[in-house]
Amino acid sequence: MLRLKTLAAGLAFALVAGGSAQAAPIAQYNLDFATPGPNPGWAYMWNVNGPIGNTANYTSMSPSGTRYDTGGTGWPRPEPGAYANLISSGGHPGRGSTQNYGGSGNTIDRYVIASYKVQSGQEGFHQISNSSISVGGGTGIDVRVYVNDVQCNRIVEYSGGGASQFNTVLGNLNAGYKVYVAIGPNTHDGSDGFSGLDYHIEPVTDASVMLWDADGPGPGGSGG
Ligand SMILES: [Ca+2]
Repeated sequence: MLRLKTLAAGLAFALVAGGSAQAAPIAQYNLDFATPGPNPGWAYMWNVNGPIGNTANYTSMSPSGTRYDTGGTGWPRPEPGAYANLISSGGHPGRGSTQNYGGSGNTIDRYVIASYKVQSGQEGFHQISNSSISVGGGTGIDVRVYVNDVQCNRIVEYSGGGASQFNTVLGNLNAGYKVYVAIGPNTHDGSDGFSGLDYHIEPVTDASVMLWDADGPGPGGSGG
């Protein structure tokens, strides 16, 4: 019995030691954010051409002062972008699927999207960590994490609950893979200004969170 206890204590120590190891992030949303041009690897986008989850539908937003938005003149911007923007610590999604305003014909949620392309030398098994986001009210916001077109995580953040996190394992990323964090209006963009936005993309250093399937580690459902 004493031997078993000793082994268990040793195992617990090993897991704690593994969990405490820190590897430098390859990207940090807040620290890396820059205008009028993004830092290497980064793009700030929205799904102008169709639903979220298909990167062919995304296009870059335009710099305007300290933010990126959907461009054009006046404020809000032309439908269905409207108030969509990203700043270094927050932003606002575009119109929702219930908001066919101004004859725009809008029937889908318009997300603001922060994209990071894994650079040569940054390949590896990565995760989203240190994530946070808060929203003011309304129907809340829909936060999704994708690797390319593969969804890794999704939360719906409502008001009144404080900040939420969207940490997730991303899987084994090759150079050129893109990690997308997309924030949508969850059907309606009223009171959807969000704040406290940050996240890191960093190597997984704790073996206890490695996910393996028949053909090795990879994002959930990707076959990777
Ligand atoms: Ca909403």
